[in-house]
Amino acid sequence: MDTNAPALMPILTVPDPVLKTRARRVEPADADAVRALIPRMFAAMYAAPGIGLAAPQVGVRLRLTVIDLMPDDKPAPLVLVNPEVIAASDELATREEGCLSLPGQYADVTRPARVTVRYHDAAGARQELSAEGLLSACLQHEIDHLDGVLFIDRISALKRNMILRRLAKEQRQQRERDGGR
Ligand code: GNR
Ligand code: NI
Repeated sequence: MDTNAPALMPILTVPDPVLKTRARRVEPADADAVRALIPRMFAAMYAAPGIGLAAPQVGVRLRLTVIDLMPDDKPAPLVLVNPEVIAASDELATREEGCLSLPGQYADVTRPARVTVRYHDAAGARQELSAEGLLSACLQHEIDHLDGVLFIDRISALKRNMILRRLAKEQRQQRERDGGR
């Protein structure tokens, strides 16, 4: 048994201030840190489980995100370094989103139906990806995290406050179950 595997990175939850902070671009000097971080981000994402994870969610303020929609239950990992939306459709689409940083909270979010994203992959190669459906929503959700934006910032204040109150209550109850310290 491998007892030397690094611990799972904890995923930050609201109201952690890192989630509201804009992340900086990955630079060549970050290459070693990013190479070490990517497998740990995938491990945290798959364990959660989630279909995407942005570096700020694990406390790292870099413009880096990993995604895996696991089509047909098979891994399809994507690493996006410095991703940018370079085109977005006028047509909008609404779907229910959740976020590992707002555990147990879901809401319908309206975004451009289709986007084209430019990024660098794990090998440093420049890539472009056009997406619709769940991948489109996930790409936009993850890039939002890099700008300190959460899905609740894209819904009505009424629904946002309902979610924030419910989350705070559930976090308080969780702490009480854990022993309240
Ligand atoms: O696991 C996740 N599911 C999801 C569903 C709809 C739209 C976006 C997402 S991303 C989310 C994981 C997460 O919080 N990524 O930042
Ligand atoms: Ni999220």
